[in-house]
Amino acid sequence: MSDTTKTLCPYCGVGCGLEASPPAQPGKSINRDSIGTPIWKVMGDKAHPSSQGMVCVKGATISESLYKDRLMYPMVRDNLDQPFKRATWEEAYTRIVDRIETVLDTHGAEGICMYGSGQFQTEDYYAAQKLLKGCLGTNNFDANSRLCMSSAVSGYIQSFGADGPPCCYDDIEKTDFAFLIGTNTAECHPIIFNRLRKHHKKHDRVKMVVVDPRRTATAEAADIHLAITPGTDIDLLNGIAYLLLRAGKIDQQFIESCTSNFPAFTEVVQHYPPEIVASKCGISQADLEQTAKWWSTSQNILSFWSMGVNQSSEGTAKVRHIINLHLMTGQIGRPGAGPFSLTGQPNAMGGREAGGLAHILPGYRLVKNPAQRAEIEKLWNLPEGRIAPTSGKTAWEMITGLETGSVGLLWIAATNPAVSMPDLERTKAALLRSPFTIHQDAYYPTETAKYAHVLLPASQWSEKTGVMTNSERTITLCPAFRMPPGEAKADWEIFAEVGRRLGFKEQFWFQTSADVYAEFTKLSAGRPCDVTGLSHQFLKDNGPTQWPHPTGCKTQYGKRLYTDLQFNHPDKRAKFAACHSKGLAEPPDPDYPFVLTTGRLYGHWHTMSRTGRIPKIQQMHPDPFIEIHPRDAARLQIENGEMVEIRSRRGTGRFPALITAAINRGTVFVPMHWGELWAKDAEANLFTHDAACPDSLQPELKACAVQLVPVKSILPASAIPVGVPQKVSSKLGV
Ligand SMILES: Nc1nc2c(c(=O)[nH]1)N[C@H]1C(S)=C(S)[C@@H](COP(=O)(O)OP(=O)(O)OC[C@H]3O[C@@H](n4cnc5c(=O)[nH]c(N)nc54)[C@H](O)[C@@H]3O)O[C@H]1N2
Ligand SMILES: Nc1nc2c(c(=O)[nH]1)N[C@H]1C(S)=C(S)[C@@H](COP(=O)(O)OP(=O)(O)OC[C@H]3O[C@@H](n4cnc5c(=O)[nH]c(N)nc54)[C@H](O)[C@@H]3O)O[C@H]1N2
Ligand code: SF4
Ligand SMILES: [Mo]
Repeated sequence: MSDTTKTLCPYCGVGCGLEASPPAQPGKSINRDSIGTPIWKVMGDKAHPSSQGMVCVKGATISESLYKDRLMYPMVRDNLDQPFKRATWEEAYTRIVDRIETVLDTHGAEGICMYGSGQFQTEDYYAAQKLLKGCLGTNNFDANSRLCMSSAVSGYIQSFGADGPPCCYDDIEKTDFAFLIGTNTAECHPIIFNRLRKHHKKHDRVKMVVVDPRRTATAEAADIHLAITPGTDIDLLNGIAYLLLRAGKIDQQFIESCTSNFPAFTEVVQHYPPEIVASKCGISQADLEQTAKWWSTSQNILSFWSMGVNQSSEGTAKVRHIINLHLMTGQIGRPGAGPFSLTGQPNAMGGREAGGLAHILPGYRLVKNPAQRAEIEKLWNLPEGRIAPTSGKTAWEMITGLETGSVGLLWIAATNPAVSMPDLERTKAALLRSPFTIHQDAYYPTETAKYAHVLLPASQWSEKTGVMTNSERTITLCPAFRMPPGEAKADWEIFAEVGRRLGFKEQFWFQTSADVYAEFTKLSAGRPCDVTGLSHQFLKDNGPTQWPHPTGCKTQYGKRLYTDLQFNHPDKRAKFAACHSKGLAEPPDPDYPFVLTTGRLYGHWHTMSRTGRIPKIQQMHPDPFIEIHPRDAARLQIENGEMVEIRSRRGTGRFPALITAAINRGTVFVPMHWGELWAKDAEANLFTHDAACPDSLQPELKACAVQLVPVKSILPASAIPVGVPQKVSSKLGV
């Protein structure tokens, strides 16, 4: 059908292909002010190699989110006590450019920060890097991927010498053993999970182990669920390695010819005999031994992980210890085998390619590498030495920079930190102190708008053209097929215009997003993520394509990295990590005896800016809640549905109890989705802390110590609000 547009789902990193077709009255939908026009029809694209026509409830309902509460025009105010007033783009640009010039005088380039997002398209990311890191000369660009994938990035870099998940989704149907750790794939990467579950059900020989302190929908499908105590992943992984070594089930030849640091690793592993590991992790020795047995006997092993691993004060070490198991058994570089991080956001992968974190540069280059900085300066036609030699501020350092006054301007785009940052009271207090905050978003209100001096209306998916890369390195063109509402503009256009007004006309020559992409692909020449063979036109004509894709490349899909077993370290070897487990940054104690963990539900997306506005999804998950084990609830005399006050060292909130044996004793869970626009005092990040992995600087959003107090013991009975407990989230079908 000619009026059907092929595109990509803009929610999770699975990256399902979609086909969008116009509503019954197509004429209306091209009027920029016609918010509320008929809704476009969206279906799975059967021809997309990653998803083969499947979609989950989020993809299926995406077009319902495009109309309500859109930010239509730039809005400005002089201070946070004033109401916003509508401004023209001209006024908004002038304010921003004047302020950037002032901050350059008062603070230097280091006073300017941009906090972006894995929901940018690659062109948005690239234009932002050129503006901040190139033209302005500050590496203070970080993305919400810092809270998400940065431990995976640093784990890959340390183990393999370069970032990049080595596997592809076709490995799912080729594996004999799927090892899922710290991932609720069924709810968060549902289409990957559908493929895996189908393969698992079909073949008796295929085994699945899930490691998670909660009995999620993912864990329910497993042959063994290892319900470990939060923070004991490295104990478990070293414990499996111990059993493999003891049984002699290692790939000696691979270890000798393709790896380094094995002796140091074996030295560490000796300290993890099964009796000690089982007891530390809170699992049975038999389950541990059976898991190790599958690691030793399976032909092809695929491991998957996401936030239960990355969002940890030892996130990088956890990632590297997963990779260790693949290295000691030679499970990499062939179909059905390898370590596979599941990317959270739709284009966090594109962000890594475009250099969208404070320590990297476009084309998988590093800020600290002088030769790589010089290459980029030359390609950008900027003076030598323009790119700063040190990493910029991370997301959290931007918050602490507001506290100390070192940040003079904070530009927040496509992320909602007033819900998603750790230690939220502290974050909000810091945002209140910001001398000048720009919030560039598709919706109004958002929780972060409250802290902004300038609101810029962003066009979003379906309204702007650009590319996105999914978890398996497949790049899909997402063309614009509707007009943006009001005066909304694409993120890259806004960055480019500010760049031009600051005097960088030559650097921001782009007329279209295809121009931006063309320049980016040139920069990738000879790099691990070489995409010199791609362009918007190529992707339009040939469909989704996996990287690497250098000029002249013939294969489009089904590619794996490291099939030649040559890694990216100078010695071409992959490096074993050798570390002991450190446990949680804030372990429970008599005052705060529970570990609070946080995460996602099947229907909602993050801070609900889209899914909170879709009735079907609101009905699926109407309210926040706290999951508590029945025995913990009995001890505290908490009944199902009763309001519970959660207190951590940093904040207090109230949630209805959902009593369920699906969570470990001593651990409680709250969903991350609800911000102050959607529920009162029910933000997961009221409790979390800023302790982060020393390598990736990713905060430990998955664990903090809390106490629980039934609200009835604080308030008189008449004043107690009654919450409605919902079904266990994991039962809400996939
Ligand atoms: N429905 C939905 N899907 C999404 C998203 C969404 O908002 N909604 N967001 C997307 C994004 S950006 C991301 S990053 C991904 C996240 O995808 P996931 O990482 O799968 O999701 P989470 O629920 O954050 O966390 C996963 C699991 O980690 C477990 N966990 C907690 N502590 C530990 C621990 O110490 N060890 C281990 N092994 N496990 C632990 C939690 O119990 C939880 O079940 O989802 C993506 N997909
Ligand atoms: N406690 C706890 N906290 C967490 C997590 C957790 O597991 N637990 N997970 C962390 C992780 S992994 C992530 S990824 C973050 C996510 O946290 P956020 O990034 O804060 O969440 P979103 O709601 O996805 O915010 C994206 C915003 O971008 C807007 N938007 C969408 N498309 C566009 C566009 O094209 N342009 C612009 N300018 N705006 C657009 C949306 O309207 C929305 O307001 O949360 C982190 N915080
Ligand atoms: S699995 Fe992810 S990419 Fe696929 S439809 Fe659902 S949210 Fe979209
Ligand atoms: Mo994420």
